[in-house]
Amino acid sequence: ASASPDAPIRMRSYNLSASSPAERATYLRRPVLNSGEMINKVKPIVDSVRTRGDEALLELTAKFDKAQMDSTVIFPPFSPESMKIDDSVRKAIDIAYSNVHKFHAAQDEKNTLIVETMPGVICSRFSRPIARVGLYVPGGTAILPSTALMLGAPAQVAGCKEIVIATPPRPDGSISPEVMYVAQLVGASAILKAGGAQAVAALAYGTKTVPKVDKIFGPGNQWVTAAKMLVQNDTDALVSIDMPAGPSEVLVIADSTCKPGFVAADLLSQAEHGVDSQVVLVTVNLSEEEISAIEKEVDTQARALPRVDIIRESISKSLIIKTSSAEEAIEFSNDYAPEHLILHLKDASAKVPLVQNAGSVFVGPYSPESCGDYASGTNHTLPTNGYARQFSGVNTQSFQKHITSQEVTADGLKSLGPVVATLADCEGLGAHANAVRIRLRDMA
Ligand code: HSO
Ligand code: ZN
Repeated sequence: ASASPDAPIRMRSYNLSASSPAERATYLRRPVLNSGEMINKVKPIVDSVRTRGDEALLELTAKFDKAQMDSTVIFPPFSPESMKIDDSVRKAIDIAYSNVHKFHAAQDEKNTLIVETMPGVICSRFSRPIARVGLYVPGGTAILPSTALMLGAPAQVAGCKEIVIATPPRPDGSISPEVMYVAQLVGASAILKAGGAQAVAALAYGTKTVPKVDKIFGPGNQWVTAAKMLVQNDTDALVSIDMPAGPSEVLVIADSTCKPGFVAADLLSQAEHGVDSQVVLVTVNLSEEEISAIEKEVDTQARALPRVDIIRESISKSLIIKTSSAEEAIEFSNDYAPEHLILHLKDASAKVPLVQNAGSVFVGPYSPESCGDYASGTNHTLPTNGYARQFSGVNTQSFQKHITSQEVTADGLKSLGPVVATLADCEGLGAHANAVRIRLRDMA
């Protein structure tokens, strides 16, 4: 990668059918995350917050965020001053909130599921909110009120009683007013003005002032991710996490119906997140001229962007994979399992049934990832690093758990009891068998 401003901002390209299986495997690979090493680095931080609580939290916040504070937690009502934002931004947040709330409210399974598996054997399942949740909103190179929204709205829909938003403070100890405004919208019960591994530790164990939570959500840097993994494994913390997180990614599939400018803009919108953002373009039967039209757009658009230096680095690590059919392209994408999949294809919606692995899909020329990142209604907290194979993005159920229940009638037990007793005998568990037989005898 060259940092020279004159060097073209371009991706490396490969022909899929001319690639060996080993080469194909390298296209699917993400940069290695050295999670073992990170765990060792965050452990002392997590331990100090666990053992020394607020004192350690204040010290670490002074050290890492350069903020000298007497207290890291604020509770509602939040002062109007702290939430003062532009009218146009407020209106935009309100519409985004309404859409995200609407889509996540529709995911709420209000109805108890009831199935009579045999006459008199009634099984049911119902959901309950996770009582206390911690939402991590990263600081860093961009402020992300949208992340507060994407985590807060479903928590609110699910009915979580305590919603603690953690985010690193600015050096003056304040939080961006946009994040404060969203916190108020989603009904946050506390704001933890801390970031990094120390914030995760405070949420996991609680301190004198920070409320302990039951589940921690949200993206973050390697420190945050490692701390989430660490506390999840500590049975003393008794806390779970949303999903393993890695650098953000997009895979764009484009055929000759695409507009090169749209494709380039979509690639760049992901590339600007960070130097480790993963950007893949999979072309379907594009000529060399068509591909260079996209490359030219990438270069020109990138140069006009405020975060061109970040983009230069992420684009230099990005790939163009040439394929000769939409099916071949989607098969590659399914193997890659991208966080975001954008389909710039003829009849794009007809291709969606072929998608097996992806965090969220953006269908057709007028569905940029930005819509899902901010305001269409879908969530932007999605599985990265290939975890879209087995993880879903954050959704309403992420903030709930399901309880099952059964009620067996006397008649039900007459038919089910002998089945249970036989299986209990088979496992040599006499007390189990007896719990059934004592009732059957009583009825006889
Ligand atoms: N694309 C990011 C989410 C985001 N984009 C926040 C803008 N703000 C990860 O899915
Ligand atoms: Zn984004």
